[in-house]
Amino acid sequence: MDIMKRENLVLVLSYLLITAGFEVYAQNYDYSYTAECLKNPLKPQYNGGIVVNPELNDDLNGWSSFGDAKIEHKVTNDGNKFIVASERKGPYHGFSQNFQLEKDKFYVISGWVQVSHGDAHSVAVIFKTQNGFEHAAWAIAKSGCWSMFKGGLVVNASGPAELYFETNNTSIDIWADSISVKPFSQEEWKSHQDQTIEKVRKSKVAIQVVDSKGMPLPNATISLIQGRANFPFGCAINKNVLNNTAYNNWFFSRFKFTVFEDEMKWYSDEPSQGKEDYSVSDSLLKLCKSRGVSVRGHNILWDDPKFQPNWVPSLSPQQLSAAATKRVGSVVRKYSGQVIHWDVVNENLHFNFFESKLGQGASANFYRLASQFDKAPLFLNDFNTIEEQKDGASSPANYLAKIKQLRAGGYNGPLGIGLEGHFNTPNQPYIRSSLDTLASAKLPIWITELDVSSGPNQAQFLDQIIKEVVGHPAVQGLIIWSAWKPNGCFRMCLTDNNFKNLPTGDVVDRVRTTLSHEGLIGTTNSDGYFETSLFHGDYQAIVTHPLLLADSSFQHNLTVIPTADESDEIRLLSYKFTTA
Ligand SMILES: [Ca+2]
Repeated sequence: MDIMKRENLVLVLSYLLITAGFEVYAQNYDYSYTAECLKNPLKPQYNGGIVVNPELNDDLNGWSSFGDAKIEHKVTNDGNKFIVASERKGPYHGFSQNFQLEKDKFYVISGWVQVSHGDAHSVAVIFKTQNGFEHAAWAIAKSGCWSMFKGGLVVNASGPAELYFETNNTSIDIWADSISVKPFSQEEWKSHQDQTIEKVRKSKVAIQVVDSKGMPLPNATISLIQGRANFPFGCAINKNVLNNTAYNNWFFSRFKFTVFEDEMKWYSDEPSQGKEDYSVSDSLLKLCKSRGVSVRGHNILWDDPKFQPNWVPSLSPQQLSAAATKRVGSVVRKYSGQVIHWDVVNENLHFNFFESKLGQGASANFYRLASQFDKAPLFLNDFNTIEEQKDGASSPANYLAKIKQLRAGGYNGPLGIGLEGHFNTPNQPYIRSSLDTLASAKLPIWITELDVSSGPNQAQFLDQIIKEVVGHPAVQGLIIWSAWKPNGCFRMCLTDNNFKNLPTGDVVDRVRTTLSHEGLIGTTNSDGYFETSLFHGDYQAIVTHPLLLADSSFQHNLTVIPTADESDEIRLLSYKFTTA
């Protein structure tokens, strides 16, 4: 067996990148959302699903009045038919359709609305169920063109439900068309996640081991150790990690991405006016750098009046402008090139502390200012966009409007969508539809502060939410909001005070080990191949063989990158090297 001499052995690693061959048994999911306001609505998604007369081609069949309003069937000059509610006596008065909804089904709701006059009317799409009113989607409707909405619904009991539309201004008429209500089973729903993960986040890889004569080498053992994953999955930390060895070990053995819970906020860095103290955030950043952990910059300013440094609220507008301008320059210059993102004016969909004092252009001005000192993408960051369908303030439609407003205000640099994700009970179709809607902005989307309030289903809900967002093609990163404090975390801890995992920590560890293929070991087959599907990222492949000396192995670094297209073309990349 001369060929097995170490000095003669040649290892060829061949990566065959193959489009995931999936058995498609489930109804495909339509991830599309159209942000443009159109002259005519597009066809309803899923041909309307369970909606009767979704395109209004059959007069008003299936539709009836809701509350006190006049409903009519109308036709445009070019022949499109739609429904109109006028003479509305209150916000919810208009038209509706009845459905029989099933518990455990996931409903995706979409459609198009227009109003008789005005250009920014918030319209809520609501189901009246036996157990109350369930918001399903939000649109910002204008006159002269059709705006799409997309949302989701789950019901906790099977039974009748009535779909209707609500908008506060009763003097406007509501028009609707191309309405779709599409049920999915949970098995179908999960298959969409799995397919997306295979298609977007992973590639099939075939690693072949051959000897120096090019003969396939069966029974070689291949261990794959992930260096850095392409999909960032991290967790918040705080200053306790500086002095607590157990916390330090727990965190740094798990994560490569983080955010500081409070330490980079204005109230931490400038507790009294003019006395800046960055010592704690400096220490945290230095520690993270030394461990190869990337940090989000959170946050420069916060639009919530409750979370200003205590000397700020009493400032005059002129003084506030000077102090905030100094703050932006100070923190962004200080950490320029050292953070991966900046949350610039945190929660400016819900709050307007700076706008109320400095004018409507305040946020855009601070984004422009921050961009002068660092090239890192500047993020919006807010809550309830994916986690609370009742909250219209930060609905996906309003989020898109805020992005337009920042652009119109003159900030044209790199921008990101930060979704905090402070959940109670997740509504998975609403999460996915909201992400679909936001994806139309073609900006990076990160889940920045994911946690679930405590309760019997906390860990299960956390697991569902993580799978939903990792399984969405537009999400580019995920940070869990669970910095440890001895007297309790913000809403959710991952460990007890001895850093033993709680059920939530086990969920996070399962995701982490799945994403990193921790412990993945394969054996080459009779053709010398080991085939697997790997998450995109950097790996070290360690190859050993029974005929090799016990202490010898081959190591090779490989990078699994996303394929440029989704064709069936097989790409073969070969690497050869010999032992020393
Ligand atoms: Ca129509």
